[in-house]
Amino acid sequence: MTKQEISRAQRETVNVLLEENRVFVPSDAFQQQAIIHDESIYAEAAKDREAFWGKWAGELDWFKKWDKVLDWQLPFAQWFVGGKLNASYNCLDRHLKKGLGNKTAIFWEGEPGETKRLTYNDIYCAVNKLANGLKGLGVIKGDRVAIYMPMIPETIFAMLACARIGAVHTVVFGGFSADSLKERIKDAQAKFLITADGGYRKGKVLALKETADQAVVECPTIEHVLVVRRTGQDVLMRQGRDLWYHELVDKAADYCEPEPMDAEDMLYILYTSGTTGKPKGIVHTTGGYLTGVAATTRWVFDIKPEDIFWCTADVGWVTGHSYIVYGPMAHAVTQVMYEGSPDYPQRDRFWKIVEKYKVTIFYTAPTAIRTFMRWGTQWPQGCNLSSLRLLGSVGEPINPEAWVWYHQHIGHGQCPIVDTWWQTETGSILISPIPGVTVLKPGSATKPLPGIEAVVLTQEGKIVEKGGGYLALKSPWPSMLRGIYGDNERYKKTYWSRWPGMYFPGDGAKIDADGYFWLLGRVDDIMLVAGHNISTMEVESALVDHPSVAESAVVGITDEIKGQAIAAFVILKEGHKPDSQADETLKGHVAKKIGAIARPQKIIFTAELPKTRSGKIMRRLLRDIAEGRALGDVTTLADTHVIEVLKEKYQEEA
Ligand code: 7RM
Repeated sequence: MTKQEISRAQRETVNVLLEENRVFVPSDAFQQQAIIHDESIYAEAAKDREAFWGKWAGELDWFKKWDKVLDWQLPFAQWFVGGKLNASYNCLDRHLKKGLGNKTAIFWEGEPGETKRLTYNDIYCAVNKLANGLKGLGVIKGDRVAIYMPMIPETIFAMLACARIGAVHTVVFGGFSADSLKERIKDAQAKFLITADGGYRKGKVLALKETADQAVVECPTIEHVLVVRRTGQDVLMRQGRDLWYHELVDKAADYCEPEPMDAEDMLYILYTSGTTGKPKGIVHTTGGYLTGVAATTRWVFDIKPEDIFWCTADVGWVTGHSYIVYGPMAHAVTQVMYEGSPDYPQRDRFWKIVEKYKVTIFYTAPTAIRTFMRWGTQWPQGCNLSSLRLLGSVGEPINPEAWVWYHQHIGHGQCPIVDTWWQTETGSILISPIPGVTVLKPGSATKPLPGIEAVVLTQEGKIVEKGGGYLALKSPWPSMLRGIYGDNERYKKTYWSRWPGMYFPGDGAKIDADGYFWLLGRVDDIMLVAGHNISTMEVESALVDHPSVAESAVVGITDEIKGQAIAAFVILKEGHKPDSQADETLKGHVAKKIGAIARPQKIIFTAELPKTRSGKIMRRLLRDIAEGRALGDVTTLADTHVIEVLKEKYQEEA
């Protein structure tokens, strides 16, 4: 469905449409100002995909132009073969050359409340000095450097300094345990670690250096640990191995020549935990990755020079890599970076920040949106959010209920919402609206972006025109992963073995009559109840559609008769009682919304859900609880206490 197919009359009743038919048409005002305001971009890409990507790659600064856009030896792609460029040069030097050195790059705010404004000049200086410092310590092109840091500007300096000298960064989220850090350092054989004394989160001080020390004792490859002073807490500095960041950069020279990198030289490794086995080191290279993130930053976020962009993800996740560091910085964007949690000191911290910096584009995760819904509208209502013009969502399917709440209470009924589907592996957004073009449907990530060939397949690999199945990608794209670090077999097996020539991301999806994609979550999470496929996400969405429900997580549990039965963990909104009446009401509500087949057998009321540190529900753990099994690996869990409470609760009710 395109905007043109929606009549003028309909366009004037957007709010009615939103409720009844669940579509949202971009306003004329938004469309007129949008960078991409015309759907011809899709046809242009489809006509000659390689030429199209070549054109977008041309928006970057290359030291040497590529000889060939794509060399595709399934499943190994090389993009912009023979081209040379540097990511740090593209995010910094080229802006200074255009006179943008004094433009604000980052408004940084620490959790305790201190602030910093950094210009592109400031970041350029910091990155050059650090790059020289690292070189002086013996870091050379191709070396892996682990980064284990809080959300402070030095984390970005560290990434860009690595990129400048051709070292490969591997950022490990600052909330990970010593074991997780150790495992990743070992797999990457990192020679250096950059960390901080500590960081702030929920009013507490994290002991980052202490945790890093525990990890590093068992990592013989690490030669030096560089420590940023953030909190000023006492830390042990091991003589010969550990160095203070500020001492190193103070002594370093001001300019470091950017290393001319081959388009296919590694830019970074980022580990994803997945549900089984050891974490996979996802490899991204330079030219294709930068092309993908830079292009999608413009298409999807419509970012212009005067925008204030805020992506709330941690830099330690791919969302932070692509849409805090490389995408926005390649376009000299002004952005907000916030160190801490959304409820410190109060539940309106995010909205206070939006108001203070006049944020225009805001990008967050459904899990956060549902939390804000639970906290109540008084928090955003107390702040002036009128600067916002575009909202984004990433990380999970966003249920229509949360979409509509986000639209009304954060976007004051005016802002388009871009629901962006992608993965660590895809590098950049692949399925998403283009806000000046696409008619939105709450709950749908809408359509594959230009140059992306996504399809929904049956188990046998047949294309589904309308209905449910498996999401797959038919052709390579520039920012795709180039492999799993050190494990080509696992790369082939995980992503390319299900159907010949097709990339399998592991997600289920439905496609509707308009060709819109509705993501259904990981296929491992799809239940088989009495011979019917039911996605956990559909049942969750039906539950949160009920006015008493704030959040839910659904799992399939073994059932002798039906194969699987449905167990639903439910968080009620404040002021609702978890009693047997609520239990019956909710079961009935799901049966009414989806059908009797989807009626949960069991509802477990809870105050929290186990989530990964990036906010995804860990259904594997819930299945373990619901089936009374010993718990699996919980190292990626954000708060281990949640599990204990849930286990007790379930045993009580069982
Ligand atoms: C960016 C990121 C990837 C997985 C992916 C999906 C899920 C992400 C959406 C989504 C539905 C979305 N990278 N996912 N975005 N599902 N709609 N808009 O999250 O590697 O950490 O996770 O996240 O299952 O495969 S990730």
